Amino acid sequence: MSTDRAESDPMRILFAGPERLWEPYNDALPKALAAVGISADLAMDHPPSEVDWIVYAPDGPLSDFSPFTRAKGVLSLWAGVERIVSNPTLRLPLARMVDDGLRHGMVEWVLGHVLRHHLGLDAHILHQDGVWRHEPPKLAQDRPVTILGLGELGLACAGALSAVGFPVTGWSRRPKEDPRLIRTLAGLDQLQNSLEDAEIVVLLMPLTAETENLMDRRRLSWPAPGFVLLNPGRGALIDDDALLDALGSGQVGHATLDVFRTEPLPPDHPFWAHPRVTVTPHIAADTRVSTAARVIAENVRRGQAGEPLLYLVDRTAGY
Ligand code: NDP
Ligand code: OXD
Repeated sequence: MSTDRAESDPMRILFAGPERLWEPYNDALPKALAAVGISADLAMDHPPSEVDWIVYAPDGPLSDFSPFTRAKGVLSLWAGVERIVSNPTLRLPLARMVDDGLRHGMVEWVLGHVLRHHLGLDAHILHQDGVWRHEPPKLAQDRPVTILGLGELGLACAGALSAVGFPVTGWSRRPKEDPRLIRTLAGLDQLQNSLEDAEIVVLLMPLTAETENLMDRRRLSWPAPGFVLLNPGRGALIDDDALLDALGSGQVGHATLDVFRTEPLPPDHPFWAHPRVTVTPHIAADTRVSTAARVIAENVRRGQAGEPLLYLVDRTAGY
């Protein structure tokens, strides 16, 4: 049962993120809310029936949304919502995180790992063996890159890569045009076309029923032989056994993986020891408190003012 509260009472906002993030958000979020004219009482343990808004993270404590009878919405600190989107107890609007911190983080990670392989940095940094091999790398303009997923992060990465000179092809669910890409294709029947000739492939799709195992044995055979696969999207976009086989045959020259079916990646997983797999521990783009707090505050302001929320998740599409 919800309690009656005066208009002037502070908003009750539940912080349902991990304990380690409580202090930074307890510092930043009330300030960001005050900056948009909202006085808030932020806590990790409000009585559910008194909560106005829920700030959520999948590594936090909350999985049953049914007692939150008064809440107006769930505001995710994560961009990917696969762990909440099908929760049957969730009947509230769900907004995901889109912000500059995530965008800049992802652009830097993708650009760094693309350039590592493009320039062949490992050969110089890891194998300094006294042999003078004069093998200059190609120019970026001669190295086709394909990005699967042209959303907030995929498009930002496409912009950065094309600014360096890479010819970038992009693929998405629905058709779109963007001057930063040399071509954009859409839908499953265009996937082969998107991947053919790619020397570097970047996965920036959400995990949904349609994208799970998208990169299976057959599709891993479509890019150029020896291609580099970067996955900062979600682990289950790739069939792991097919990837290990494709690494074995040389079809995949290197895989740099930030996300995995099981996280943390178990110590005995073959990816750790594979000489042509680089594991990064889900750090491609971390949600930064300062930028994320502003997005959360703006969405609370909008909700309270009866304006549409930003970055609403389409529960049917799953992202
Ligand atoms: P968006 O929702 O903005 O973009 C998703 C893109 O994927 C869209 O272009 C969408 O197509 C496309 N897509 C979705 N389903 C399909 C499909 N079935 N076939 C083809 N294309 C599809 O997400 P973001 O760019 O913000 O984030 C992408 C993902 O990155 C997140 O879902 C998350 O999993 C991951 N991520 C990883 C982080 C990390 O640290 N490793 C940090 C943050 C996010 P359309 O444009 O037509 O809708
Ligand atoms: C996210 C992530 O989805 O960190 O925000 O992966």
